[in-house]
Amino acid sequence: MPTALISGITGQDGSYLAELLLQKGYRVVGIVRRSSTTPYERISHFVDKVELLSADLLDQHSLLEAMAECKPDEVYNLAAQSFVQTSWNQPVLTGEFTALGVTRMLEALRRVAPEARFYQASSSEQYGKVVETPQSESTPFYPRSPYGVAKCYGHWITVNYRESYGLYAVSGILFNHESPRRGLEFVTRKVTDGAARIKVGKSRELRLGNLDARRDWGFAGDYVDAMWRMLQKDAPDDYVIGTGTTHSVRELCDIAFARLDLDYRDFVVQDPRFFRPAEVDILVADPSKAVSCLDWRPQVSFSALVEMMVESDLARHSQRP
Ligand code: NDP
Ligand code: GDR
Repeated sequence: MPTALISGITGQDGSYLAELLLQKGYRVVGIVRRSSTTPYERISHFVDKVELLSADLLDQHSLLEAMAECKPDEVYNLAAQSFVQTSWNQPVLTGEFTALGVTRMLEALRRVAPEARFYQASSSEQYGKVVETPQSESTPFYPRSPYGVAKCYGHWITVNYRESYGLYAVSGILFNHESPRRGLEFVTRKVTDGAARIKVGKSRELRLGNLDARRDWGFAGDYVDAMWRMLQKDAPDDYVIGTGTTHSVRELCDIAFARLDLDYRDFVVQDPRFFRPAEVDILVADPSKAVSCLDWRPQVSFSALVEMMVESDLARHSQRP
């Protein structure tokens, strides 16, 4: 039975990846950081089937200990400060988690488990002010936020450790992926949760930023499958994962509210607080390398994804007073 170590197991992707690996028969070990509350909301339905180790991306020693204790065959580094907006307010902390945290994980792996395969969660935010469209593995990076800059560091340190030490280390450059488990501050979930709240009478309006922003949005469940596929290849390589199509925040609102027989124009208010100091250009993936080399394709359409999220949020709000 292979062993997988997942940092960020309590996050959106970590929870879907853990489920996938359990189905495949892996022993799954997750890194969790100390908190005064128990942040297991996304993994509570299978927490008895995984092992949890206490460690933090800021603490080298704890990562070495975790790696030594679980003896992984595969390591998925999904932990990060992942909210772009927050990276302008906390740029140094974002760099510590999202950039230097990758080096700490790689150092632990190199010293304790050098035969293990390593996955780094890179991001389409690295393309930022895009140099070409669509973006592929060869498109140069031009990040537009402290988060994007930190992810570029994480990407290149992964390439560097692969080339310097011969590690099996890959970066998946993933475009936006969403689900009913998405954090409430990200725009898709903010919209589906906000629409459901309005439907059941808990809110009267939804305040958003730039409605014309566009993203290449897919379903998180499909994307964690791509992560696993990357680590099964004979040789390590980097891959772009996305759908190749974009939609605007306005379209997202339209589909989500319409699913509840509402017109978003009656409820959505643009609020300057949610505009960003710098926006990225049109990020759209060219996933052709993943299609040909990993036999990977997205399975869930944008409208099906939004409807899945709306239904989940409506059920949640309908249950709770
Ligand atoms: P989430 O924000 O949902 O999850 C982040 C995870 O990281 C949580 O488990 C969090 O733990 C953990 N974490 C944060 N800081 C630390 C730390 N110092 N030590 C240990 N754990 C920590 O992110 P997603 O699941 O959406 O994304 C997974 C990864 O993929 C991230 O690296 C993200 O940047 C990247 N990515 C995501 C994309 C997306 O569209 N979702 C696209 C491209 C890249 P806790 O529960 O305690 O907060
Ligand atoms: P993003 O996701 O920054 O692409 O990062 P987010 O959902 O936060 O924003 C997407 C776009 O929507 C616009 N927008 C708003 N965004 C938020 N959060 N709140 C609003 O009210 C709002 N109104 C409009 C934004 O301006 C933006 O253009 C996500 C994260 O998961 C990263 O970790 C990951 O690396 C990238 O996707 C790929």
